[in-house]
Amino acid sequence: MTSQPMPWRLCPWSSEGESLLAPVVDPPPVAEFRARYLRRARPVVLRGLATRWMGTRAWTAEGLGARFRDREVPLIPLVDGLCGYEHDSGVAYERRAVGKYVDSLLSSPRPEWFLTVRVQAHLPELAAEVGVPEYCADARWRDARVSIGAEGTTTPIHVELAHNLLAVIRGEKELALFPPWQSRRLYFRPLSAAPHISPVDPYVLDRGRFPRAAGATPWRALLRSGDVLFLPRGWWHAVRTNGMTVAHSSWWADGVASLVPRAAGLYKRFRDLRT
Ligand SMILES: O=C(O)CCC(=O)C(=O)O
Repeated sequence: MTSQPMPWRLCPWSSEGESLLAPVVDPPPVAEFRARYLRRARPVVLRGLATRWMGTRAWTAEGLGARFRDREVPLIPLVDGLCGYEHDSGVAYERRAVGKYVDSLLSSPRPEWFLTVRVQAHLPELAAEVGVPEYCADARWRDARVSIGAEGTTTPIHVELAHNLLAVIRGEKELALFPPWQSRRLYFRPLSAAPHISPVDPYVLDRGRFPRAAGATPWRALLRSGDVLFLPRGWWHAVRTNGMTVAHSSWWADGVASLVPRAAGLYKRFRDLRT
């Protein structure tokens, strides 16, 4: 790891602390991946893995827009590029056809929505084209999302309870990653209705409300077309889309840990959370 090489757009306020670059490597054999990254829960950028593993050569925003022209899916409304989210109720999704959504991205420099949907529930035809990466081939629990987004689309700082392989198929994504032990700096609220979302804004820090966040120390990653980020469970992350981007998230959990995302799913249903 080295210190940051470029001006990063996300979490600029964290410059009071040090930021580190996630290592970038050629995808190693499974045993090495498990020993160096999975067991130690360390993020790593696996250069070019998406190109090898996924049969997604035809996945462009325009191509998916044409293929699923009339398919209605839930979209996340954006507020100045940031995914809109209410702490007590979750996301106020709006349903639109994929074709119309992609047309809107192509015709406007300011995207109004972000498409990030569960593959099995909304675009199940895509599941067979993705395949299963060998790093999680025998996992007991799996879930996946596909996303299409345009310039400046940004997720809030959030966390997941399963490991993720985030593949950028087209375009580019910048990430700020915070290790689990910095949860307190991100004002983790375990008893809130949406404990997996930090109230700290990824662009502008309200130092009055969140003074501890200024000392948070992110790891940084820039994912280019074909790259895959291994994001261990429990790492907080904000994601910024640079230009028109198609991406795929592949979550998995094993053993007792596979009960955790299942329990989280039940909790969300119980609280009627839309995430
Ligand atoms: O695709 C994105 O922009 C967000 C991905 C993400 O946050 C995730 O996979 O957890």
